[in-house]
Amino acid sequence: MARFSPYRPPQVPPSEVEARSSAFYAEMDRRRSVRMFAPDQVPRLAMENIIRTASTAPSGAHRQPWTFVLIGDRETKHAIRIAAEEEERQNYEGGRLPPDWREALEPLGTDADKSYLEVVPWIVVLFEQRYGMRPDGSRLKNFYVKESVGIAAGLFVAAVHRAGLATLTHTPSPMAFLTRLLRRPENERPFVLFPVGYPAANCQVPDLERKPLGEVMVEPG
Ligand code: IYR
Repeated sequence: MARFSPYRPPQVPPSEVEARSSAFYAEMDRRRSVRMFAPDQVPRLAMENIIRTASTAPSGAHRQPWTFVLIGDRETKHAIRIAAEEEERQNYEGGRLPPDWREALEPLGTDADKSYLEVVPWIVVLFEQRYGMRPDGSRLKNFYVKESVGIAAGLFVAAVHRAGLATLTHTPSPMAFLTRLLRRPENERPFVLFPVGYPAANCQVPDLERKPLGEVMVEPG
């Protein structure tokens, strides 16, 4: 049985809607993916709030098919770095990256060095739940899992930025080692890994431009 409750958010007048959307865009447009982090501590409560925010994402049939693994201990971060670099060495130095991929990454200047994974105070690994688990151990079908988890990842990135921190949507490839290392159950698959912290004082980011609105928005006709 569907149950409903009233939803009465404050009515924002159109002029203020414009102003708010401009201000939020300006703030989000300042966000950059970062690979150079400071070792400074970030309160655990901030991480919990960021994960709470990400978990407000809409999801297929409201199954909320995600698990955020919060990692702050030195040993686990070290183990993740070692395993990620091992995979990435095969990509970058062992010829596993196909030429078109290698070419696409050239402007980003990425390589197999993932030392930032040990510099950051926190790593969050987002897992998708391919199916749910009922308390009796039986499987519960999830819907639109990739879409749902992708939206949660987007809210995570926005929440990190809003808090004044930086992150990177890191996908060490392949990511199966994270399931083993973090002892996640069979129904979960790693989706993306987020190192989170303050950007380094000498942080540099690639000179990239975002597509203008005219390239990303079209109207029919
Ligand atoms: N997983 C590799 C390669 C990589 C792939 C993409 I697509 C990027 O935008 C950046 C890197 C790595 O993490 O280096």
